[in-house]
Amino acid sequence: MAKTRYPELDLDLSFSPIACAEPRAFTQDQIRHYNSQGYVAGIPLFTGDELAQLAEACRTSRDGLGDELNPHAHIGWVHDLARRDNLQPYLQDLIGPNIICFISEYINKPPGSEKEVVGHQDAAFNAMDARSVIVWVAVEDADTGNGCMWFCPGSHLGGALDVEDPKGNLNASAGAVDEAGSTYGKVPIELRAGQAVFFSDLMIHISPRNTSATRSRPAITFTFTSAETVVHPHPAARHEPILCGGASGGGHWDLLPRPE
Ligand SMILES: O=C(O)CCC(=O)C(=O)O
Repeated sequence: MAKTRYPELDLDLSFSPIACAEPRAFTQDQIRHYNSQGYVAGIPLFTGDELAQLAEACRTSRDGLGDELNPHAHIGWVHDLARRDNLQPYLQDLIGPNIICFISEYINKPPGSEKEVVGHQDAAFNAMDARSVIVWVAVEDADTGNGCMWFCPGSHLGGALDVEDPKGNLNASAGAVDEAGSTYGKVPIELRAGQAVFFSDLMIHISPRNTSATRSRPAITFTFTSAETVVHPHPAARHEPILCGGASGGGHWDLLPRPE
């Protein structure tokens, strides 16, 4: 069975623990939590006026913010979010100085929407070793009442699950997700508006329906890796890389400019 969209590539799909002697933003306890549980939640990235502007921009964006993948490569202000100053030190702690963002997505679940994402690992989408960190930002409060994500803590250490169909559906089978739930448990990742969760691309996560009658559950998510990560050219890959910090490293990435 395939574990990614790229069964023909020989990828290292094991978790590589973070070692950061002098973290700039996370505490050592948080880095230990990232290594053992696969995530750190509740990091405040937007507050006050900046949060209000983000929420307003997401609500009213007329330049294509919707279900399209990779708004960071096509919309200037989303590009700028991926390169935001207060995000850099957190990413440096987990990734090192040379930082690439290669996938982003705006995901809204309005009240009553049917939208749900069954269990999966984001590493299945990436034509590279499992060395990526996802930053998922709650644009409004996200909790069990409006369809917050659920994680299986520690599941990043169990390696990659088989995907349903490498040419289409990259979700893990329902049986494998149930088994992960029994092995690792399942916790809701509740966040206040403006907070982020940083998580490993091997984290098994689930996003159930929004059952609220009144509250949306908007979020914006970015996937980062080090410029030193070797990305394999592949026609099925949907990476659109930009440099967010440092230098472009080994030249593995065909970097895109800031969109107008
Ligand atoms: O935001 C969501 O509801 C799902 C996000 C997700 O599954 C992902 O980013 O891989």
